Amino acid sequence: MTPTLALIPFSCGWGAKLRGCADGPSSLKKWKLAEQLAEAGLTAEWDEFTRFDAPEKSLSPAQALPLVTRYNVALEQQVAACVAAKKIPVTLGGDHSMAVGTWGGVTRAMGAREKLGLIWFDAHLDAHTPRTSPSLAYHGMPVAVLLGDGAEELTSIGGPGAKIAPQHLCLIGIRSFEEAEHRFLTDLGVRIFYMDEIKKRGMQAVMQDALAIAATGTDGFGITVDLDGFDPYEAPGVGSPEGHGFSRADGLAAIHGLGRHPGFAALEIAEYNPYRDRNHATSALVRDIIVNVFEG
Ligand SMILES: [Mn+2]
Repeated sequence: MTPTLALIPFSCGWGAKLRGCADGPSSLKKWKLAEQLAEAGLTAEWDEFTRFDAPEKSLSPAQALPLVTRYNVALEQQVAACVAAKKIPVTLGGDHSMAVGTWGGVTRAMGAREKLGLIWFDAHLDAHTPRTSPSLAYHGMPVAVLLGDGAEELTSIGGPGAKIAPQHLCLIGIRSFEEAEHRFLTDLGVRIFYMDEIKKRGMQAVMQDALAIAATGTDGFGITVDLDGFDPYEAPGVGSPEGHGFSRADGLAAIHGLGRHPGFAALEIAEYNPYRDRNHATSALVRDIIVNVFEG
């Protein structure tokens, strides 16, 4: 039986300096993502689009926090409702602050706080706190928030405290970060698979280790894909491109079939910026990620 996928939009870019990814989900809908997934044999339905108006076109980080919070509270509720309805959430962003809502909602609905594994594909560590972030951009902080450290407005979404335990979290594709966020994660013992290790050992070997971390001794696991983990040559439509990423082929092979794993809980795809895409290369990648995760 094929599961029903709920495509849940996160139309928010307030966690990033470049806000174009706020229009990522609506652009994917217009591009007929759901119809294309149906052609690939998957059942996918769009969930409700939530939009909150900003008071001004440009906001300081302090002004952005209430909006980032509202969007994530709404996302958390939509995700939890889908899990309760036995649909598989596929959250589509939107800036990567959305991880707060996605995994807050999944862990709450599953009753799996600190018992959910998470595999995080990204060029960056996203593990700043307001104490260490040079930019104060909230899309640079969701890993720390999920580990229980950050603005209280965000750490409380989905219930108080940490949602993910450090020993069941790993990050893959990392090649750009600041020292303070790196120390934050290594002090907690979070496993980081840098691009160097992927090049040396191959993506397949790395994925075996990642699954042992996320899917063993947990109530389930999820995947979050920041599209900037891929090389920008193949995924140009992102907010913060970073050279020397993993290839499209490697990334798709890594996640292939994981949706059929009995512990699979949810998929998140973040940072799609339609204004930077070229010939739909990146929207096609979003589709192919979903197809690869869920096809039999
Ligand atoms: Mn990210």
